[in-house]
Amino acid sequence: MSTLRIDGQRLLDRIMALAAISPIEGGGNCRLALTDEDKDGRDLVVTWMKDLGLSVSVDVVGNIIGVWNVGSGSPVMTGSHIDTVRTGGKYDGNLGVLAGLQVIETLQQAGVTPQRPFAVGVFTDEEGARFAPDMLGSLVFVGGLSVEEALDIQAIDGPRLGDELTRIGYAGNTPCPQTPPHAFVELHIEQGPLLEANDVRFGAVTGVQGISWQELTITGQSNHAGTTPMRLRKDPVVVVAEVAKFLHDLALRYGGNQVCTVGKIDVHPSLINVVAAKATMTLDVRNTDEQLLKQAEHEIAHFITEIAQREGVTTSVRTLARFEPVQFDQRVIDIVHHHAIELGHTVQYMPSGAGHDAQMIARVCPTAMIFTQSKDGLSHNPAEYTSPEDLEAGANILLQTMLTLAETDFS
Ligand code: HGY
Ligand code: MN
Ligand code: MN
Repeated sequence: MSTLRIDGQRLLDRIMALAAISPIEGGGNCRLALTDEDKDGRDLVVTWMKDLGLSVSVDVVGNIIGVWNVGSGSPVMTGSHIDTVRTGGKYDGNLGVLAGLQVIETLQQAGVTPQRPFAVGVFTDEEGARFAPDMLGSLVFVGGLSVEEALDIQAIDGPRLGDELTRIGYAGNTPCPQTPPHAFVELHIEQGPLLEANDVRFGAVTGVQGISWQELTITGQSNHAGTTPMRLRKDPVVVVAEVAKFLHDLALRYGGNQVCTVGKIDVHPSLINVVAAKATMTLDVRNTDEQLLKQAEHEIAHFITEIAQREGVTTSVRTLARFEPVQFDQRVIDIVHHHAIELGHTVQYMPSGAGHDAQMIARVCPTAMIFTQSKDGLSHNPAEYTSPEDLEAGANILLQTMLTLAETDFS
């Protein structure tokens, strides 16, 4: 079985066909979770799953699981997500789902039957961009968030998650949490510059860094831009600017893996001649070290209190996501590493800066990830690119890894 290889052109064709749904300028995709575009992408992938003869189920938060029911016991699972951010690329998430289908197609065409079922998951709302938290579907899949709570989450544009699932026809009935797979491995683009900078082709991913998402609401007093003296203002936008700068400087001060991002700012009434009444901003703070992440959160909270007092505004904070760093299973990591070497590629152990569904599935079974290079380290950008050769080679590592996982006893 070690000589088996996937059809790279077939994988690329599927990636391009999915990318043709909700294209945006620059060659990427906008397929926010549970939008009509997401539905169209889901429908296409379900069609491909059925073409492969997989038994397809949809669970109560819309996770789609396609199972090739061969062998016996719990399945070896792969998969990822097909929802994107607004400025998404063709490969983020999509590669992991479509490579999983390609693995199954390759085995079927070769007449090779693994000793365990093979499953491919399409997890709902991995990005968390429309409905926070991110990795929502896989979190519910493993029982990390109740179904009721998930269904009541409100989108940034208003609708309730449960209603959107119903609206697009993906309010399934498979209960969550679902039965854990035997093992899970996710193929994903790195979305960062490390592999390319080190001239290493693949990553055997050791884990995922901690993630802290907060929404800060700052309430000031709307006033006239022309008549209100500076000393009398209660301007929330001043606090937005100071907090954004503080986060940036904190990340530089901490160094290492510390990153901070203010990605979304909304101002009300957002008019040129009105001192704003209210502003909301998102704080995305991450570190591989949980203690440092906690320390950063504490420093930020202290700064917000201070600056709010100085500017005479009030603040409130809503936690949108909080996940501690995750360590994958060394046995699975080493299987990934072994097959990358066996297939003649350079590979390095590395943590993931981005969140992934694998970090949730790791709670219930032995899990790891495979990273391919991202050109110029770009992602969450329409120009996101991974070469067809790397896509194909990454899927071949996935194929061999899944076959080995099927024969590995983790008890
Ligand atoms: O935010 C993340 O890291 C992932 O793209 N959801
Ligand atoms: Mn992703
Ligand atoms: Mn992403």
